[in-house]
Amino acid sequence: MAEQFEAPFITFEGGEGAGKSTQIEILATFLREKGILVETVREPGGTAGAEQIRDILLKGRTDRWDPVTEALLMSAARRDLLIKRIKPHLEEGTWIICDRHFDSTTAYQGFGHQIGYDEIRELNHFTVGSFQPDLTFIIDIPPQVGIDRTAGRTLGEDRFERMTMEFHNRVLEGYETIARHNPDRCIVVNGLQDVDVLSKELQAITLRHLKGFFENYREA
Ligand code: T5A
Repeated sequence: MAEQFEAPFITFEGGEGAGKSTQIEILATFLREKGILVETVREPGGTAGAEQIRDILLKGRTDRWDPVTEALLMSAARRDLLIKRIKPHLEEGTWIICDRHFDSTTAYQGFGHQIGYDEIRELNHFTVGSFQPDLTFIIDIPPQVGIDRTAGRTLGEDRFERMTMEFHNRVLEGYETIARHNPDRCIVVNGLQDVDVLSKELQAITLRHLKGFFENYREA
């Protein structure tokens, strides 16, 4: 049984440059215009400690970390964000939209680095217990299209973008598996659509899928 809060936890997933940050901002604005309190966070990151972990994960040589170490660092950052920001906000009734969560560890470390689905599922359970998203959007996009979209960034946080195309194709396969195993919470959408068309689709799905949360919010 998943841990339940009065406010929902929404996650966005997908390969590099799928359009998650763009869509998160639009969805957060849409919800705020309805009077809902919304916080947006990203992984890895979102707390002082998790941002430090982000820095060492996203910069440097592609082989800087062995896959298991990388999975543990992602999980350490996740745990810090969950305990210090996500759960306290949900307990207060603030909705959270998170740019990546444990499905990213399954897709990137489990499939991309081939640690394995079951192994990462155990790690994710150790990290967050029975906590899980109420709604997960998986933005589907061919890996090369997404990588091309992120070209020219200057932050130096491109360690994953520089991994091989085989790696990124396995990540995509990982997301297909995650969607198949979690049909109750995962919805796959086409990331090649125009930004505005996609944002309207995400709003409609959110209204439908989280209907109960909207009703609770109006009554509170
Ligand atoms: N990671 C993370 C793991 O390996 N394991 C884990 O457990 C976790 C949590 C994070 C990296 O860490 C890895 C995965 C990642 O490689 P990041 O820099 O935060 O690094 O990378 P991303 O999460 O991939 O974020 P990006 O900013 O690169 O991609 P987004 O947020 O999906 O895309 P966005 O919205 O910034 O858009 C990219 C560009 O495309 C345009 C935007 O304007 C922007 O220029 N765009 C569109 N163009 C055309 N059509 C559309 N529909 C568009 N939508 C956006």
